[in-house]
Amino acid sequence: MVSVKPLLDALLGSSTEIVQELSSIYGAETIDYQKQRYALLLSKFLELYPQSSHPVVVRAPGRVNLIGEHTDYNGLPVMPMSINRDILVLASARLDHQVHLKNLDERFPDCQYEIAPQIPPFAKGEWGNYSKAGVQTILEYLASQAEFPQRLPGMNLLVSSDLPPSGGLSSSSALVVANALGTVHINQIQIEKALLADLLAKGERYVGTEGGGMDQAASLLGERGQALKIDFFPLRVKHVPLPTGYKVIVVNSLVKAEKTRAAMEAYNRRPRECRLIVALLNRALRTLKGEKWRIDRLADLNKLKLDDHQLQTAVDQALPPGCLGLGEISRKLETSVQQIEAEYLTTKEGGILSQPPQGFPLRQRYQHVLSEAKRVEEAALALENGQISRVGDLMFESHRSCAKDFEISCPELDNLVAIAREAGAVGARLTGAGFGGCVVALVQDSLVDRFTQIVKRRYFQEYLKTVHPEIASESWDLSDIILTCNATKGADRVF
Ligand code: NG1
Repeated sequence: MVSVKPLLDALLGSSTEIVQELSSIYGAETIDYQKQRYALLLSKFLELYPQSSHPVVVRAPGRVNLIGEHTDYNGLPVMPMSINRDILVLASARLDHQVHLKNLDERFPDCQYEIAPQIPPFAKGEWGNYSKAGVQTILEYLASQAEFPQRLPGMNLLVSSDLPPSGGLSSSSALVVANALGTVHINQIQIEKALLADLLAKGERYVGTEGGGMDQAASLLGERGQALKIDFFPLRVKHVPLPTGYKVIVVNSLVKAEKTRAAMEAYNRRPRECRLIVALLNRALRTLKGEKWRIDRLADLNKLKLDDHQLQTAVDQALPPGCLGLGEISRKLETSVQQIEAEYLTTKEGGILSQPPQGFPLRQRYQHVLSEAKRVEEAALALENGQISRVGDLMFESHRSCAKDFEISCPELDNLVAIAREAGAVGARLTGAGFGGCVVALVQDSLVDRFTQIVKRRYFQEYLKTVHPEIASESWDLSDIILTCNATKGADRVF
């Protein structure tokens, strides 16, 4: 391990080793930009923590999900790719047990916390909780491994990111992964990436979201030029080739999907609704087939090997078309409304998710999850067979299902998808949790310029200007708003 200064000098002097390392991660085209980013991180670290030595630099990429939304926490597949925008963390050990956390981006204020067996969270919404989530996960892992000391040394950490925050590109999971990896490498802990992905999927719940494992797996297990078809319970990853002659383009709607705040409740409702669906299906299965027929999550329906008629009967009995009120759900589950609220609708903070005025639209939620899982399987096959227009059709269908059945879209995202289609995208859909954030589009190489021009004019200059004049601008810098994404290697130590 080297110190910060010689590493910075080697970077500024373009040492062959360093250039090769960065090119193998990002490709040769962006090497100057990457050298600049890393140099800024190192020089700022030197300035902020002049006494530090033995630094570790880790990176964790964001991801874009090509297809498979809100399927992961149901145990059903997703197909994301890790992208060429990432979070860098420079870490060095301290002599005490304090973590000093700073960010090159001034929107994220400095924070400090102590490494203890149970690290108490900062207030809800504080960015430092993502660091704590990563560190806490590693502490819990170590506690389960008898040979490790439980109290780790503190760390000086400096974060740099070129991932737009709250943009549906999983900057939050990348931050958790990078903090965990920093802790792992500073302390020379041996842990397989797939295991780490699994632990961090649960570990990120520390911040209060109830997601599945897609983001952490995509960030850690990505490969250059490949999408990942990910299955869960247990985690399995299959690499799927991205089509040559096409670009994956991400367009930020500029509607902020801040999962730490308002959108958190909207997001967390969906896993709760899915758990209610599972409970209702278990009741119906028990009546139809007997005590032993039960599922833990929607993915388990496949394991029961029901024929179409049996499945349809169970679904019709459990989830009649339309919405279900709490009264009806309580009758079906033969339990009280209070019990349902306690078991299924109580948030981490102790609040109770209210019943929507028309009841819970559980049948349509079920419809989305199951049909989306089929689309993922089909899209993976279509990619392998080079049937790109089929992949595109599945993306449009996915968006429709996310919008109509799962209700995670918004007028801006719907509009952007429609404009993307007219601008020549072979497929387009919202990506990530929804309620704002980004649209992902698959666009033929030769149409990229035209696509960008049309989206810029129709969405940003015309539509947004009318609907959100407060955020519209005459002179857009679109470099962080319309991104052409390449699939990169997964998260790892760089230096
Ligand atoms: P993003 O877009 O990163 O908020 C969330 C969940 C995923 C998945 C998607 C929807 C977290 C950390 N991530 O992603 O697990 O459920 O929504 O497909 O909660």
